[in-house]
Amino acid sequence: MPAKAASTSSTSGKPTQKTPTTTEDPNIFNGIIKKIPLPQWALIAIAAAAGLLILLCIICIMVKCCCRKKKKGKSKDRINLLSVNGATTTSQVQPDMDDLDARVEGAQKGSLQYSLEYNFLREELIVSVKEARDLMAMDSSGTSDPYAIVYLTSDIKKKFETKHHRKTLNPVFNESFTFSLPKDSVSKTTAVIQLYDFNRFSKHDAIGELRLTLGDIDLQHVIEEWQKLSVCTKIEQEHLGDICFSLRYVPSTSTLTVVVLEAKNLKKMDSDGLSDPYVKVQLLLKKKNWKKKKTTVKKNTLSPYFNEAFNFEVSFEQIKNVDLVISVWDHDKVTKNEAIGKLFLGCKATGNQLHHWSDMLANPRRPMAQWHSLQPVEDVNHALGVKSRFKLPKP
Ligand SMILES: [Ca+2]
Ligand SMILES: [Ca+2]
Repeated sequence: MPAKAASTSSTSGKPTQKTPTTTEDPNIFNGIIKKIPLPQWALIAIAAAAGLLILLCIICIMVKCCCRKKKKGKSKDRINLLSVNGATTTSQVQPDMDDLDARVEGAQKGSLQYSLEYNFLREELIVSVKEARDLMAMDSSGTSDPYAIVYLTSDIKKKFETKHHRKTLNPVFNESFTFSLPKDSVSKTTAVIQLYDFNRFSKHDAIGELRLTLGDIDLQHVIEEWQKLSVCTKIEQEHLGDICFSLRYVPSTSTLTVVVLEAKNLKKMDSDGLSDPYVKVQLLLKKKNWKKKKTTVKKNTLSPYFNEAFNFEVSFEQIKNVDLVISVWDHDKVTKNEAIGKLFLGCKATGNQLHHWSDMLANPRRPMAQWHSLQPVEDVNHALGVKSRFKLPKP
């Protein structure tokens, strides 16, 4: 009751104070409505509210647009990935797309199961071609007639071939091939397995290949695995020829003797299918041409016999920094002489060449003879680090 009395008393007691405000408000609003233009504060308030609304709308629209664009971009990437070859897109794809990319690329050529076994006692490498899966269809019938060719880059003339399999994309070969391969050649040899599609009336098509760099493989154990085929692109280096020479170093007289003995299977340089070979023997000291000598020219032969000796004065200190460069050239009367092949020996040489050089140093006073395969001139220049700064003088 006292609360009710208080409320009634407040309504009855305060009207005299409240009436002016309640009667003033409608007056003001009426004034606002009646008066045009509106008072400044109201105008500002309305403008601010309207501005805020517009800003909110713009932000909402922008956010929606951005989300749509991102989604569109992502879906575009996916389409590209599936439709384009992997190799060219690898750099463009997101990391999480790599697997998908690899799968697309692998699906194009197929996979091959092989095994590698190296017999250290007999110095033999056994390459087995096991089976292939999901090979690329090369014939209009949607199949292929696959067979494999196997060879080592150390001797590209010795190639083995499996049986041909008719109309299949999943051939089972189970064939093994044995290559003789000296231990010191293993690290620089690559085993190549190429798959081809046989065609009775047209050129055989390359399906894909595996290149197995033996230097990167631990041959202490038998390797057996599946690998995805890649495109057959590399062209094997042609055979340039072999050369035999002997080396002798006598520290007491500071004499290095190089006897150029003979060469065989030299590349044909002339139109008559022969060459006119001669040999240049050159010493480089700290990458600079130091001393050079050359043999006589042997006309019209691919297997010249020279037996010509050259003595160089090289101190024991110098022999550690010297590169011996042997190059075989074809002499031409009309056009300029051309290099057939080249090789170098010295402390920074590799494989067979390093072996021969260290044999010479380990056996002072004794002539050590050995056969070497000639290598492309550019490769040897590159290894010597002399490519553009220093060129072999033309004879
Ligand atoms: Ca075929
Ligand atoms: Ca010639």
